[in-house]
Amino acid sequence: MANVVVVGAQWGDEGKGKIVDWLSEQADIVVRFQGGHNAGHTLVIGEAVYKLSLLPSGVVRPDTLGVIGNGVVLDPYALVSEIDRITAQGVRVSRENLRIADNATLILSLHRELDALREDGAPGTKIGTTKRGIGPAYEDKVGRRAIRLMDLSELDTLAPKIERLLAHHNALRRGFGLPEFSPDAIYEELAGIADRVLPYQDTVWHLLDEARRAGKRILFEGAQGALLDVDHGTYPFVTSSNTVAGQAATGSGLGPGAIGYVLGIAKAYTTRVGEGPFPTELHDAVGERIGERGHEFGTVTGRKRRCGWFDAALVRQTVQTSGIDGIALTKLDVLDGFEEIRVCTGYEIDGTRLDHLPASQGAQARVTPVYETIPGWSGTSAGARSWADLPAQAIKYVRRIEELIGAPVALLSTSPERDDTILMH
Ligand code: 2SA
Ligand code: MG
Repeated sequence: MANVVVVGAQWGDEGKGKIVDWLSEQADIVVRFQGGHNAGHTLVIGEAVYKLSLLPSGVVRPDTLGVIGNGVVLDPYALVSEIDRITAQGVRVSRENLRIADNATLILSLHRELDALREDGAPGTKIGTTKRGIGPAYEDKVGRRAIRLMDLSELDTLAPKIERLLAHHNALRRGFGLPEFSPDAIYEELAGIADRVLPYQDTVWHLLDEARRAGKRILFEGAQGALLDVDHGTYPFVTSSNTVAGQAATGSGLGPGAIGYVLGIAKAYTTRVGEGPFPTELHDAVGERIGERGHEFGTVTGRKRRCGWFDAALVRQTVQTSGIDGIALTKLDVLDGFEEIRVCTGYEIDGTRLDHLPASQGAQARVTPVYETIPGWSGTSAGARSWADLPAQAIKYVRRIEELIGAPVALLSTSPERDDTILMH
């Protein structure tokens, strides 16, 4: 197995969890390289069900190392409570199975508060975030005032770092008319958790380089989706990290040559949570039906997801921006029984045809999708485990998607069950 990067090819929630779980069985190391505890997925191993949001899925597998790379923003309190939760389920978490990059940025309570303040009140700033403090923490990283994991091992040098951080945050607090943060409270917050997270810190880039040279198999576990990428997504309605496959290198400290295969995960239709453009969104009974059949509620915040037809133009775009070698297509069974299915092949704006979504916010809001209509199928694809089990028309739908996005469907997932997965090529 080559080193594989798994990325979402839409707006997140494509069903990466099941596929990562499936692939992690064959991996020696599973690496998270961006995002934070705004991700969420469920792992089913034997009888046990684990809900993870920050920990790489490797942690719960015997003989697999989970690594949190430098590209992740780490809420140390969220990490510890997740560790406590899976410890209670009988998984031992130690340096044996978890390492965290010493240069990873920390999310503090002030980031969470700021995220919520902007979402809940400040006019013109609502993005529909998960309110986990992700964006504000990345802002501080890029603004060169973040506290990083390694800083917890030098508590006596924290004071000037906290001062620099608060020079920025207390100015914002005054702007909101709120009391300033005290440096002592921030110090206590950090000192109070240091002992629980420091045991995992490591020079991750070095560890991964050695592992790679030793021929270990590395799986990079992306979170969110390529359309939420801060550069290539539907800006400003994006998350604050790069979610495209190239980030696997930057966010872990390995060179791009370490990546052997990029697997994009796409749902057979489209969903999105939070605000922002969504050209193929359905505001009718069809959209409701997709949402009900697909159980489209967010795993992190429980929000109802917006639903629409498969947007081949957008997935073609993410195939290109992430260099996707193959797609895992999920939830095809949700479309079982539809008389007709529509697929977006491009857009129209002011009478002009476009084969991609333009970068401008105004244009993104104004494009209208150009659809191709494909007959549906009456049989069921749910639980199919081979090509032969699929309705002929469902195969045609998959083949048409491949043509339109310019990438093969390498895996087809036909239910949440691990074995209901068809290897296509
Ligand atoms: P934030 O909190 O700053 O990252 O929010 C910014 C936007 O990004 C969206 N967002 C997400 N959308 C879908 N799924 C997300 N997480 C998945 C999950 C995990 C996954 O909940 O299952 O698929 O990897 C996720 N995280 C952030 C958010 O709605 C805002 O639009
Ligand atoms: Mg999800």
